[in-house]
Amino acid sequence: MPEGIRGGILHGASLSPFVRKVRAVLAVKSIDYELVNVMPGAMDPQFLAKTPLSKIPVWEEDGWALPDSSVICAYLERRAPSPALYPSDARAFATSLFWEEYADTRLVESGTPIFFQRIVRERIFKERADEEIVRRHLEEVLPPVLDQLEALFVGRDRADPAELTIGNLAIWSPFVNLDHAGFELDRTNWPGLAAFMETLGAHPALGKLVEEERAALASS
Ligand SMILES: N[C@@H](CCC(=O)N[C@@H](CS)C(=O)NCC(=O)O)C(=O)O
Repeated sequence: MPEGIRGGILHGASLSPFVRKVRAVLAVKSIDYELVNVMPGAMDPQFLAKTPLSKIPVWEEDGWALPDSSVICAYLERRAPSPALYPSDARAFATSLFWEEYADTRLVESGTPIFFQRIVRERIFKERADEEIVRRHLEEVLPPVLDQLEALFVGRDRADPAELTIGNLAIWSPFVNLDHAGFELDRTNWPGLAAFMETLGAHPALGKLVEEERAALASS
């Protein structure tokens, strides 16, 4: 374990894109932790006291609680600086933070309804999925978002798809939810994005996280 940080507790559900982003940072930095399962709709008053916005994830060390995935990741970088996940160049740093924000908002919002219908409703609750919601998000909501992300890898900001930055990890995480929901990226339309997902998927620590989730879903 890196010097300067003892293990902590991560409260949250492993299928949350925000929880997975934090788990990715913990895995890449080889920080030990315990994952305590907390579902978004089932937070007791004791847990809610740790998260003023009533959301998962929450990181906890020695009774000190820190909510919000972006804040937790920034904290972990300070406590365990190696490997560095925030670029040192000021503009690259700011750009990476922007794409983390984009992933946490626009990408999560456009992909979550598909995941919710296919995994939460169909697989977990054994209810019928709302196919119109799935269709609309697959055909109308998600494609423009994928176009913007494709431009990130092949265009303006030229993010290195193999680089482990907070921006790249944040983008990777919601795509894992889409993958669980059976979504396949069309390589013809989004070749840069597809190559990015393959590259990060081949990272041993990230691949292990995804495999664990697949196994848990298969037994659900
Ligand atoms: N900005 C927050 C977002 C966290 C978030 O939205 N978590 C969802 C689960 S994926 C949640 O806890 N939702 C509960 C609610 O909104 O009531 C972060 O990065 O941690």
